[in-house]
Amino acid sequence: MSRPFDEPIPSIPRSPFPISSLKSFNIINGFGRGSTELGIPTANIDITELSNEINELKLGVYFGYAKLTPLKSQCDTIELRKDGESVEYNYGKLLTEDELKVLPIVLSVGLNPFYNKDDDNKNSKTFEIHIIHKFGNTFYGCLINFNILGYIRPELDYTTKEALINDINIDINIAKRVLNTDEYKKYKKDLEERE
Ligand code: RBF
Ligand code: MG
Repeated sequence: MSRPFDEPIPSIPRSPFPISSLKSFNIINGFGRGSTELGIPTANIDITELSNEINELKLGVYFGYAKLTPLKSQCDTIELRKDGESVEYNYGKLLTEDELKVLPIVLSVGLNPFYNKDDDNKNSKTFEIHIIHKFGNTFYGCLINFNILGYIRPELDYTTKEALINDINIDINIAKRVLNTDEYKKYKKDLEERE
């Protein structure tokens, strides 16, 4: 049941994978579209902080694992989003024990052509992580460590939001299936040991 543009995924991660985030990143707010418009929330991080290895990845969809770390002593704050909406940063203080475990992710490295057809974001690359888990609360401001274990497909343009959502759901199923194999599960460990 593969799509014509799907890249075959090897049974063990193949170079350049695994790629480690090497450090933790603060989760920042994006445009707020992921959760509200698509029903697929993504954790955005600042691309200027990424290593060259990650920055040089071609545009597309990847999978791996991530681990969240709350900033427990940080008070809540309010930040302004690009469109002027205010966003509550709770720094992950409401995350549950289950949500602090290593979790599977799909990641989009993209220019988001579906959204950036004619606005001024045309050339701005985003690095967004969708954590495959139903969270009870938001966690802006908390820290994320992650690894990237493989490539699923190129970034595509879509004519409808539904087609984009449908493909992201297929990406999620592919990631879940592959990450559930022993050769990929192994890579949970190095994140479990990181703070
Ligand atoms: N946006 C696109 O325009 N084309 C894509 O092919 C695409 N693939 C995505 C795959 C995944 C797994 C995720 C999480 C997002 C993807 N997006 C894509 C980005 C999506 O447009 C973005 O998350 C929302 O615009 C919210 O910022
Ligand atoms: Mg987002």
